[in-house]
Amino acid sequence: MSKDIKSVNYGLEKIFKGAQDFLPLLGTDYVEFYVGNAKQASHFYKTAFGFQSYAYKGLETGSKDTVSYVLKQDKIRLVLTTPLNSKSKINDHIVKHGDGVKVIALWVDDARKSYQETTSRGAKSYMEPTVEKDDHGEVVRAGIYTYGETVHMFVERKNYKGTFLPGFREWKSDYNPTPVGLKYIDHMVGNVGWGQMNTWVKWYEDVMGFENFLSFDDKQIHTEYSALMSKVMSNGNGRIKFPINEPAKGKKKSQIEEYLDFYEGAGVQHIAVATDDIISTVSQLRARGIEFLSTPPEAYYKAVPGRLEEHSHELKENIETLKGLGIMIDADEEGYLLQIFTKPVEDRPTLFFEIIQRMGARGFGAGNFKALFESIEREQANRGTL
Ligand code: TYF
Ligand code: FE
Repeated sequence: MSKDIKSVNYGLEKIFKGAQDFLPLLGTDYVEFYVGNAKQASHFYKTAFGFQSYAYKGLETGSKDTVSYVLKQDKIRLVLTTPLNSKSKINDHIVKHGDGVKVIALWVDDARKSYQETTSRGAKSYMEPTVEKDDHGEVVRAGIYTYGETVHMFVERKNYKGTFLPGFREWKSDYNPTPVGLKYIDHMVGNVGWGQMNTWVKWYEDVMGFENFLSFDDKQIHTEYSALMSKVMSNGNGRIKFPINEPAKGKKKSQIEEYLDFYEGAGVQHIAVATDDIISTVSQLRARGIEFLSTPPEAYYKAVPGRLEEHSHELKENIETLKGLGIMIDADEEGYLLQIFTKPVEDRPTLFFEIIQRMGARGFGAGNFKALFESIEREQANRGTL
């Protein structure tokens, strides 16, 4: 596998050569989940993942139909939203998909222009540019649909000094479990239906001005039983990376197909969060009850030095420690990376998290795909959905 990766051309030099970036993105602004019980979900993300109380809106702040809790850890902001009555359309989203990601919000300098540039290139509108104000200034937001019922919001906050967004108040809590070292969102992956990957690759190219940064076909990504295809899309400055997966035919059911069945459509499959000390982060997450996919077999760790080749001597972490925590290791031309995947964080086998530490590598752990997918298949077999 690492051989395949060596031949990969990241294609970055190709990105925006000569062309103007019509959609400059400053970073991920927030990720909003629609959930059945935001109060309890926020407790989980605080207790288990070390997020901090940040902002709130609900009945007490005059929000009669929805309640939202905003959690923060370093640069990451999660919003958990629940409807307060049966009239809200959020209910339909939850009925169909279960708890899941509704909004991937992108931080921009000009939300009106972002909306104009993308809708004029074919994006379906979710929300026209809208100004929200309070004593601390104003925020402009606009939204477009991406795959499934998922949405990209453009958030312009250069004229805002308040906590999160107008309508929210600061959320101070007496319960503040310590952070676990999560720093920023490295990438967010979408699962789309059979034959839809290239449609969405083209959509990100045409509508958002992204480039295809890396590709994995079903010959690279398969196990004895199942397969998938994946293309990583990146924006011009590389801050935003969205891999898109589609199922491929195998002897048994692809994990992507299982997701699509349970989510009842396309949606966000995993959120990869970066840490600069994965051993500490994963030790704390395990101690707080986060469940990870089963650890790769002994043979996987035996093969690591050979697989890393010239990066083997760069490895700062002890292989036995990594093995004890089930952390996987991969390398590409530029360095190595450490990664591990949680089990799904809902009862439906849909969304999960990845914890990643990049030590120079810009890849996605292709050398780990086989061990990872076999681990996912063990879970599928337990659920009777393989
Ligand atoms: O984001 C990625 O590409 C890696 C690997 O179903 C991956 O994290 C790819 C597909 C998948 C799970 C992980
Ligand atoms: Fe990933």
